[in-house]
Amino acid sequence: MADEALSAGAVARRLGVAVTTLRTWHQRYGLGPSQHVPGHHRRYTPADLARLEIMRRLTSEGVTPAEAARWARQAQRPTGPAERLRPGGRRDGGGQTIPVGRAGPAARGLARAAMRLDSVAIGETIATALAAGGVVATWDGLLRPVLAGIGERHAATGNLVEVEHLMSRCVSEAFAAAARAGTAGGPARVLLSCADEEQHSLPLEALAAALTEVGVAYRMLGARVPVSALVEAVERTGPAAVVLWSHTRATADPDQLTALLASPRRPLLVLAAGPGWRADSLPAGVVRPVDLAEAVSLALAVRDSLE
Ligand code: B12
Repeated sequence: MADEALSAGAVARRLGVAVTTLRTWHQRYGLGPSQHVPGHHRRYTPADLARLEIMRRLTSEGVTPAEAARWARQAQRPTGPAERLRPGGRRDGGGQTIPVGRAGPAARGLARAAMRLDSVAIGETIATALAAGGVVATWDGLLRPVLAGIGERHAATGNLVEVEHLMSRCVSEAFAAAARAGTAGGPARVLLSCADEEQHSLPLEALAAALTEVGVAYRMLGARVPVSALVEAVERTGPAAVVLWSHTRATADPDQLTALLASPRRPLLVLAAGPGWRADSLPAGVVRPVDLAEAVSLALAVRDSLE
């Protein structure tokens, strides 16, 4: 933890706010650094930073600082929204838990709801987090840790297939609702697609919801798209950017990317997204974003370059 703790200057740079703003948020709203090393200035922990990211995001969207601070504090507290939404203290049962690493209490609450197969609590927890922190923070801080934990537990025991399926469905529904509620206008210049036989579509669904949030219109082809269908979609719709998701080596055939680059309506940007792709086997001209935030930035840059 100590080496991950940050100074006020480093936090201000990461968030793009002034150090004086951080000081104000600390003094007025209690969003200060919580790690104390004797003889040193207090330092910001990853949990402090996560709170401040919510604060920055909400205030930049016009939420009053006092209200934003209330959400930021709740998002991290053991009695925060996810925990409050947990019905009547029911336990997960079976003595099994989903490991969520250092993710916060909301992720632990979500993991418990998943173990109970409680789709209502799962849906409410995700919706609350989306409203408070937006898509990227919800995906990285809440959903990814729980999904990875389910994957880890399944790999170790062979169990939890029902939890994985229910959770996947709830996440899809929450992102679909977020994407429906958005108002991205203009022509869809970004095409989202999973590689051939690739069933892991949730990260792409997160990207779709995040693009809606920033007002970028897109088309989503979803899971398991044969390369001929992908190329056909590119030729018919002429997207400026194509994001092709591969989650495992088995679906990461670079010929799919080569086919995109050879299209008569070659997109400006071809993104090979997901852990399936091997950096050393990508055709020249293909970009590999490392996370959701980077994929959103690249899509925004393409949209802006067309305006
Ligand atoms: C949900 C899930 C499913 C669901 C998918 C539902 C859906 N609609 O997406 C279902 C049940 C269909 C499924 C099926 C299978 N699955 Co599965 N699944 C998962 C699980 C639990 C989460 C997937 C996910 O969304 N991950 C996203 C986050 C949680 O992953 P992450 O590692 O944090 O993300 C990294 C990057 O991807 C990147 N990133 C994250 N988000 C984003 C977003 C963008 C835009 C970008 C650019 C980057 C990015 O940042 C992270 C750091 O590198 C994973 C476990 C896991 N750890 O991923 C297994 C996992 C991926 N599945 C696995 C397997 C083996 C399968 C099956 C083959 C099982 C089977 N025998 O049938 C099938 C078939 C898959 C196929 N042909 O496509 C293995 C893959 C092992 C491997 N490396 O080859 C995993 C890792 C589980 C495990 N530990 O064994 N699965």
